[in-house]
Amino acid sequence: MNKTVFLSIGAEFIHGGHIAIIDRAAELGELTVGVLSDEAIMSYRGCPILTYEERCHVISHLNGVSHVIKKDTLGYEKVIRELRPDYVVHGDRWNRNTKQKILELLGQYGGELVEFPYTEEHEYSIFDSRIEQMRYMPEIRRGKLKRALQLANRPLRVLEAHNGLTGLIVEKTQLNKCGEVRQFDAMWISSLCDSTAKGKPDIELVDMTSRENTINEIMEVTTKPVILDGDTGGLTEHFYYNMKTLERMGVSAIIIEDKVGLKKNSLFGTEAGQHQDTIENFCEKIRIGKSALTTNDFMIIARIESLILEQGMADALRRASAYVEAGADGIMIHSKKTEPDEVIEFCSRFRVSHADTALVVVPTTYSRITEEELAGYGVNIIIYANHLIRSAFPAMSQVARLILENERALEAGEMCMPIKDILTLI
Ligand code: SPV
Ligand code: MG
Repeated sequence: MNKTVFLSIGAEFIHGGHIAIIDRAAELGELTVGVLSDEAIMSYRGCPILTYEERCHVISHLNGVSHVIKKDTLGYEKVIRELRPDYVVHGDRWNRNTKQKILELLGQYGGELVEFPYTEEHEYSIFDSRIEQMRYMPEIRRGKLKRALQLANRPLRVLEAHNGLTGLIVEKTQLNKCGEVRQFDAMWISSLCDSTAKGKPDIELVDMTSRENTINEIMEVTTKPVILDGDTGGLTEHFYYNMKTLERMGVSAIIIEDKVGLKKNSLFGTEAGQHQDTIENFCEKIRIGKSALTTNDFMIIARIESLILEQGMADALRRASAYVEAGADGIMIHSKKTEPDEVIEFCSRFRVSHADTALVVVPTTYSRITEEELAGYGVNIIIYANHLIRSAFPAMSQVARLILENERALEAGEMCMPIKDILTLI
């Protein structure tokens, strides 16, 4: 009887190296290719450029491929148990645990693992690096937030970045935890952090041109989606043009807050004498912003300040419905309470009438709440809004003090990364 062979393909674009491995796998018997689902790719590499359907279509037309199935997890357990192939074919670059697991599963019925060396040909590595470069392009990056919202089965995790270096931290920080690759899904370009990094107060003093410079600096070295903290959005007449610029740059979303006049940071609350915009004006701003857009990728998210300004839950909910009606692609509810109760109440009540609208929260003051709990209340995006700058500042101040205290740098050295590491960091 014909032998059966299984090969999993995570690559989004197929080159000669993949064809070689498919050819050799097909020589062993009837070949089934497991194509990773969008969700599975999302779980370790972020949003795929091509959809599952597009990738599946290409692979199913390759010579030697008898069947294509969807592989919706990174692991092999489900697929080996279901197919019981005579051979599992894999390249010779491994995650050790995966190899062990496959051998164990195959051992249960006498299946065999066949390893093929990865092709190191120069032209394929150029191809791969070109694909990598595509991830930096505005048209590829822009729609990634919307797609991630569709694909993720948990709230998206977003961390602030205020320059290229912090952008790289958000891009690269990863943790293998409970069998998953845990990482941030997007970056938040906070007005507080962008202003603070420039030594300025968070009062919309850092103008749009300067904000765009920060965005560019970050985008040049990262590929994850960018959410811009757009403060009040400024004058509606300016907002229209700024939407066009941000969309063209490849930003994925802007969040604008329903305040007018001199904006101060929300965490000051009512102390700062801030004023909320009328529902009518803010809806008009949303409508005009949406009318400026030419793609379906870019999201305008409305941020409600009713709880911050102590206007009550009913006002917050009324505004949320009006903003969605005006075209907002999502709602951010903000709170400065140390307990999450009012945010939970808002989310639960909002979800009754708006099942699908993206819901965003910023748990800075009520930080005890977990991502899992927020997921249970229907939250889709969790923004850690200021944590990189807040952690960097005390460390830098302490080093400065140590140098003054000791009139030399020796004592500060312990708090600093080794010179060799900073030289090779980038
Ligand atoms: C920011 O990060 O600038 C924000 C969130 O707007 S907050 O500081 O909590 O208002
Ligand atoms: Mg802000």
